[in-house]
Amino acid sequence: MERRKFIKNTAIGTVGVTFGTAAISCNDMKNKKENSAVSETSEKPVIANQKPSPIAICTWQFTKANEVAGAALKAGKPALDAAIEGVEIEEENLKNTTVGKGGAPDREGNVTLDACVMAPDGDCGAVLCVSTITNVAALARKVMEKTPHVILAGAGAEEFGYSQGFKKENLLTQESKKAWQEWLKSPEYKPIINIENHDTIGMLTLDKDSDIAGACTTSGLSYKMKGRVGDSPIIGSGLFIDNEIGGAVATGMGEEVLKTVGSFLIVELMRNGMSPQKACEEAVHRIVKKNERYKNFQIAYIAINKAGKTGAYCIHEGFTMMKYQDGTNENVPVDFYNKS
Ligand code: SD4
Repeated sequence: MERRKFIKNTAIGTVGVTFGTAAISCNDMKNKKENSAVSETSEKPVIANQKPSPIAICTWQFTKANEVAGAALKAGKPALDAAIEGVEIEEENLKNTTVGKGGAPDREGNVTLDACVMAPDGDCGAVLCVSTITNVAALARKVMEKTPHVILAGAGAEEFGYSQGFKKENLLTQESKKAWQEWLKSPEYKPIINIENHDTIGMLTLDKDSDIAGACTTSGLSYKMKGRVGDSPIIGSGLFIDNEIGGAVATGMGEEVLKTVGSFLIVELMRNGMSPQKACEEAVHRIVKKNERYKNFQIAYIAINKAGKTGAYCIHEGFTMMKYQDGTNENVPVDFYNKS
C-alpha cells in the first residue's frame, strides 16, 4: 500500500540527523524494520541498522508501573501487552486519585474512568465514563479486539466489560469520598497545577521488534462536571501511535489538549522530521500561544520515535517522565515552558 511515505532524507532534531533510507512504504517498513534505525543525538546513540533495545516511558513518576512494563518488554512481550500491564499498576493503586479505583469523583460523587489503547497495526480502542470497572485500559483493548467499534461509553462499556469477565466494583474509596465531601463545603472548580491534574498515566512502549504501542488511563479532572470526558481516551488527543513514525501521549488539562489534537500533532511533526523533543515543545507552544490562561493549567507530553529516541515537554515545572531501557528505570527531568 502506497501510504504515508517517509520523507526522503528527513532531517531530525537540531543536529541534522537523517533517516538513512529513501521513501519507505508502510508494508516496506513491516518487512524491513531494520532499515528504520536512525542515528540521533540521544543519550544512547542508535547505530544505523541496529534496533534500539526495548523502551517503556510513562508520564509522572510511576516507577513501578514503568518497571513492570519494561520488564515485560525485556521478557519479549509485545508492546501493547507491556503498556497495559504497566498502566494496570496505577489503575489498581488506591492511593492514586487520578487513575482507576480510588480516583477522585465528579462533583456528584461518581468516579468515572476514561482510557484508550493503540496498537502497532494502527488499531485502537477506548472507553469513556466507566464507573464500575477498574482496569479500563484492558477494557479498551477488548473494545478494539472484540467489537466492530472504537469507543464504548458509560453503561454500554460496563455491560460489555461484564460480558468479557471484568468485575463490577465500587471505585469510590473512603479516602476519595472524604476528600470529595470536604471539597463540597466550598465547591470551587479550580484545578491546581501539578496536583489535581496530576497522575494520569500515559505509557508508550517499544518492543524488541521496534513495534510501538501505547495506553492512557485516567479518572479525569477531580470534581469535574457529570459526564465530562477529557483528552485521555480520545485517540489523537490523549494518545496517538503511528508505528512507522512513533507515538505520543498527554497528561494535564484535557480540554486544551483536545483543542489542539496534541498527540496526533506530535506524531505528524515527527513524521515531518522533528525529534520527539522538538515535537513535544511545538505541541506545547501551540497551546500557550493561543491563550494566556496557560499560567493556570499544566499540560505535559511525552513521545518516542521509531529509533527509540524519546522526548518530553510541559508548561510548568514539576512534571517528570519515567524511562526504562536496558534494565535501568529512571526518572527523567523534563524541561518546561513557563520560566517566569
Ligand atoms: C483529563 N488529561 O481528563 C486528563 C487529566 C490528567 O493527570 O491528565 N491528569 O483531562
